[in-house]
Amino acid sequence: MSKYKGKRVLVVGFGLTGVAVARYMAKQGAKVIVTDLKQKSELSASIHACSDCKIEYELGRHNGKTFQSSELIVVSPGIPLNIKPLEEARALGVQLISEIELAASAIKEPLIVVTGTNGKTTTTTLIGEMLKADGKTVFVGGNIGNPLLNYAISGQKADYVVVELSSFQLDLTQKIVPAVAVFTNIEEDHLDRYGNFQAYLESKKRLLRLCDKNTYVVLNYDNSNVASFCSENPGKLIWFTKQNPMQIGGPFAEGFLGAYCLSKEKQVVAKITGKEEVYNVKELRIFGDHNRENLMAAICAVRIIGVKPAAIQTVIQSFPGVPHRLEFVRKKDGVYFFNDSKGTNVMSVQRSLASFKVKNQIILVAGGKDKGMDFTPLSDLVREKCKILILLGEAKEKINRALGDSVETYLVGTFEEGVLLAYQKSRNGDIILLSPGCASYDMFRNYEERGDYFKKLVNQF
Ligand code: UMA
Repeated sequence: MSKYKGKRVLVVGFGLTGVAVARYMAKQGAKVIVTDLKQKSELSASIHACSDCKIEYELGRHNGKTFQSSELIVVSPGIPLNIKPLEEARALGVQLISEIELAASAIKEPLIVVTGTNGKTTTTTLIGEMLKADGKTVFVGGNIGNPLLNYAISGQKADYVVVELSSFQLDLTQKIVPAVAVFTNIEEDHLDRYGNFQAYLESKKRLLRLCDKNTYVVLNYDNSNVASFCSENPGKLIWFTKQNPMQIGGPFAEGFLGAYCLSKEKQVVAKITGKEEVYNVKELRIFGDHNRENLMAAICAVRIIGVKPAAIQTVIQSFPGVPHRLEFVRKKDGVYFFNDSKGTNVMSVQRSLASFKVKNQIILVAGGKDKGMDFTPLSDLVREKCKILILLGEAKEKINRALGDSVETYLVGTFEEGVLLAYQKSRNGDIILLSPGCASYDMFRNYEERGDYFKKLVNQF
């Protein structure tokens, strides 16, 4: 019998996560209550997805009494943990858990977990594709847009479960043990939730603390925040770097385990099984130095669990990238359009701009919901690569103060206006890049909706 049968379980938030949790708990025989600040009319898709389940709803508000009288509260990742009803329930000893922990307790298959600020989705997808190319069955989920719990609900039996985890998802997770844990990089993000960078870093570090001595821990040597984790690493360490490990010395003096690539060379070298293996990346379709990092992270994660080099090489040559990350949309009148809607923080915009080997040819469309970020680190790159900056959304004034003096800048009222202006201002050979550096929630449901809308507008020109 399920341990949740008859239990009063409160599901907070009724987006993708809330739907999966409510369905799972209803199937387990729990007394499920769902609460969301949105009104019923705004949640019709979620309500419809649960129409075959017995669920009580408290919508348009959070009622403190309901929180306090619950036996278990499952909190969606986007809910700040300091909202009053959660804090009060916690103080009374009500157990709070994440959907990830709930799912992991029902999953027996080896978990490959990917976290970091940027590159998570590309790395997670690459790992999934490499495993599949090697003939393995795989479930790929988590922050990538597919709740992990959907795997448990599906009853599917995969060889591996690959999961992208955000800091939000790690915050309430205490008990999962990854077979492989990958840290892509840690940079400034989500300061609106964490208040300061250290608190955000600590949240990411939770994944390291969940690992045990058997976990393969894959770290980015070139990102000082991630590299610093090595001193607290409980597992077996694997590195990736864009430097020559023989010249780094230090931690590699007695041998290097991992992958490296040198920027001018068209190959990745992996030394994971004792001998060196060379992967040809001449035909890699995802561009930019950051994608070489993502690729190396994925190679480390799969090679250590025995995926064959031939399968890895096949994916290197065929992987088209993931939507909304430096996604090429079209070329029109000699102008190239790129959708980088997932560029939701300053470092990801920096990486995207740096990926284009041009001078003053980019029309950058940026702005959205600010996450407490400092945009000034972008100024040199904007001055070098951009010809025009088009700013929109809640953060437009703030970005203008930080970057408006670097290059010709326009502040616009709507998203449509911004995209149209970018097109009107463009000339043969220019690049129009949507890379907002902000969340999408001031204008869209999520970054996917923003990117899809951008593509729709662009395809109408
Ligand atoms: N809500 C409340 N009370 C509050 C705040 C919000 O009821 O105080 C409600 C909202 O009205 C809304 C619901 O909570 O209806 C949304 O919950 P959610 O924000 O947790 O969204 P989900 O749809 O469950 O999506 C979440 C992740 N979203 C966030 O972390 C913000 C998705 O990551 C993830 O794909 C999905 O779970 C499945 O795992 C998106 C994301 O933006 C891509 N992630 C951030 C990032 O990548 O930077 C962390």
